[in-house]
Amino acid sequence: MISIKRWGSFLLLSALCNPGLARESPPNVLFIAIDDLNHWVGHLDGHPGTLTPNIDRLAREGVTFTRAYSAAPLCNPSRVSLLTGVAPAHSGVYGNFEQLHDKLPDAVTLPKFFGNHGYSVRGAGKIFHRGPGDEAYWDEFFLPYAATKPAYSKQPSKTNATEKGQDKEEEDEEEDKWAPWGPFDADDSEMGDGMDADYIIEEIERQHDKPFFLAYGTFKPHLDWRVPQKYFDMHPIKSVVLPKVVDNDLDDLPPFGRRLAREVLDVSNNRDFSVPGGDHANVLKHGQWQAAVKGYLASISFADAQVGRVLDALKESPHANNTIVVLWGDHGWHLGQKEHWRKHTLWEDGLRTTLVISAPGTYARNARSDRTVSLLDLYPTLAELTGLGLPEGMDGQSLVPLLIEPDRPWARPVLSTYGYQNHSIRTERWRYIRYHDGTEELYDHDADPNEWTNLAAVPVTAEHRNVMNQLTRYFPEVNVPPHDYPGPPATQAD
Ligand SMILES: [Ca+2]
Repeated sequence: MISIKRWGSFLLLSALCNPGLARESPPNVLFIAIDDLNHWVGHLDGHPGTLTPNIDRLAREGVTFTRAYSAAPLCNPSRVSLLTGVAPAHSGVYGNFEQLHDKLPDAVTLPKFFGNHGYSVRGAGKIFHRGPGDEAYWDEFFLPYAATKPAYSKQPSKTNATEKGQDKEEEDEEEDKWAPWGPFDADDSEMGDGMDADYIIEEIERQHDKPFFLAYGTFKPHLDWRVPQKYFDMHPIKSVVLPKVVDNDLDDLPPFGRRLAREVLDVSNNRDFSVPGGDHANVLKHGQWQAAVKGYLASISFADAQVGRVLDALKESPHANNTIVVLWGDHGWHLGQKEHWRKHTLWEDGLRTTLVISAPGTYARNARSDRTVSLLDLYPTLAELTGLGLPEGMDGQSLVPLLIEPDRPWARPVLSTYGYQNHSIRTERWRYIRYHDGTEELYDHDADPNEWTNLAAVPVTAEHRNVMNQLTRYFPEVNVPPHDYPGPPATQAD
């Protein structure tokens, strides 16, 4: 954690060389959140066949971060930490069931921060875990489906569904199949994300007498992966490549690590959200791995297309040259790596995501930064870019120096947390995980980018022991217990 004291001198120094602070009128902010988007975007070569021309276009207009990680591998703790600047260990928001107003009642959330500084603050889609969060944060939050069944989860009439004429056994087989993916008979404008994009576009196009903070959050590529047919057509099944995996990858994990791999655990209440038998076993049993990857790629392409419509509107508007655009995924996503699906883990696949920042002025363009950065850094970054000053208590650090010089040294590892006292530290070379029971994992990304070999499994070399000892200093000194803490999750006999 960087101290507030260090912040003061840091901001003073950066003010001297920050082109954003000299602006007369504060820049607008277009804040784009993509739910469940890992690093599978085209410009990061995230996965073969990924098609994200619009996110890639935004990356050419700014800086993209190749080592961007969430503070937590789940929607609510990731978003609460990003939107308050407070790390999960300091708020006690670890899972999807803790409430922001319980844990951080005095927090100045990012929309509130901009509202306090005279911005028009509007949003649509998934920004907080439950859309608008507390509506008091917003001048207006667009909820096209508030009173009805959410349009984004509208079910297709026949997708992965039972075909007529199948016998009973086949129907049972289909019912048993965990396969929430497939083409959806709808236009973009009928999808919730499309309606939300339309609202954001109208907001961009209208006359503004104040600077705006405009937040657009897509629900895709969150499950289910049902998007219009044309996005499935972009990803022929024959071209779908599976993620790289290795047999027996779980053998060198401590018991709690194995449990995170095989279950889908919300640490707020120890609930397991995986399908009976385990997601991965189910996918393999039904031969659905390639179809699932195709569904994820299609859903990413759908979300990318909606982002493209919003970016087009901005480009054609009078605000094009005075608007900061940030785009972030809220955590990673496993598609079978470590026999795991979804997020809920402290590995690279559970935490790595997409982060692009494009700011007007003389910041770097079409640039990549390989430094380790956290989504927690977004709040202080936006506060500095807009010149509005920073609230106290931020756990993140402004990335403005990296927007000016993307390759500069940046000796700041990323802390990620999943549940009470389960932490991961990521440096440019290492990932070190320590669970609540003291068990550990260490991965050397120079030699093992897929995190297949746990160097903390016996026998541990003196060198690796030393690396872990050095990295423990980045674990938080304070770990706020969760409300109604049920005790550490029981580890199943393996
Ligand atoms: Ca392994």
